[in-house]
Amino acid sequence: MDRTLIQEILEVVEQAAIASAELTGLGKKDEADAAAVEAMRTRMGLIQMQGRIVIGEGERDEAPMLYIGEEVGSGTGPGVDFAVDPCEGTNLCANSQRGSMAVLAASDRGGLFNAPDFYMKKLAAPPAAKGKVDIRKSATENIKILSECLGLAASELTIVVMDRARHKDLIAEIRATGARIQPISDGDVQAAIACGFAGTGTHCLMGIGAAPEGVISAAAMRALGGHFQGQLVYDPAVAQTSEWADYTKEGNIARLNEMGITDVDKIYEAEELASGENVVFAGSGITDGLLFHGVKFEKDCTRTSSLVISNLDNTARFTNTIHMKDGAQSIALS
Ligand code: VTB
Ligand code: MG
Ligand code: MG
Repeated sequence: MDRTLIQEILEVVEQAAIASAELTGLGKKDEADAAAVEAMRTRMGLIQMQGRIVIGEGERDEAPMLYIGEEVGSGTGPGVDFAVDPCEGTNLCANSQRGSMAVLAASDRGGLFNAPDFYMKKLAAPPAAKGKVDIRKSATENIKILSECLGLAASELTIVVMDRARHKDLIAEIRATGARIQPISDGDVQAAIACGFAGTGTHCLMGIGAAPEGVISAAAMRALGGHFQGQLVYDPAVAQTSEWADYTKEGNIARLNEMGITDVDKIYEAEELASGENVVFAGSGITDGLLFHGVKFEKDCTRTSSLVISNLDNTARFTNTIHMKDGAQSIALS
């Protein structure tokens, strides 16, 4: 992987964000997802690399594009593994709510954990609290540690938690410490990464979201030096999701074992979920969010706002791009 790839990867998420954003607010979540997938794949095809999707839209039989194992790119050049979520937060996009983005993580071959399509308990926190907070500890203990590391009273901390039945007790425990809850209906990737930056108004992400999204969050936090830990959730009684209505804990453990995961209770550090030497994260806003604005369409241009974090050059770049339509340069820039 080299630095020119960083710019290409930025363009990949920009194009996916624009494609999805054309459907923002139209109530068409599957169409918005499909548009982002197609745009992402098309732009990836122009990159000189032997790319491979390790986390994508699903297995080959259920996803026509960007399926797990799909090869992307020109077919020559460096080997790069990708975890992609072309429209992270499809509901948010369809309903024109905050926090939807086109997102991916890239690393060297084998550098990203092939997360199963399971749930994951997550803990994300700022660099100052890295290695100090711990997913094994209670929310109460972690808030105390966070408060010490950040020099903020508990009442000055904002903890993002997905608004789900499974988090009822967690939310009550956090509120009992005096900390604020910021509930989100979807999009815990952006929420996790926002914890890595001062001034986003969020200090910590706690609770259970999806495992593939956890790997993308981990890659960003690894490159940024923020805290991220994840633990797979296999018990339907914990996940409390209708999707697992017909599943049992034992059956889920057996499924994990079949995928080669024998230590089902393992706690994964960011460095294990994104273990490659080189790690690049890129996200581009579809709708406005905690980290950046969403796509804005004007008569003569389209504007995107994005973030690329890379440990190749130790940068986190917030980029605003004006995509000018033919012959509209003077208008777009005035
Ligand atoms: C989670 C979260 C994602 O979808 O996957 C969520 O990590 C789905 O969770 O950010 P439920 O099955 O509990 O609804 C997102 O919010 C969007 O992809
Ligand atoms: Mg998706
Ligand atoms: Mg998603």
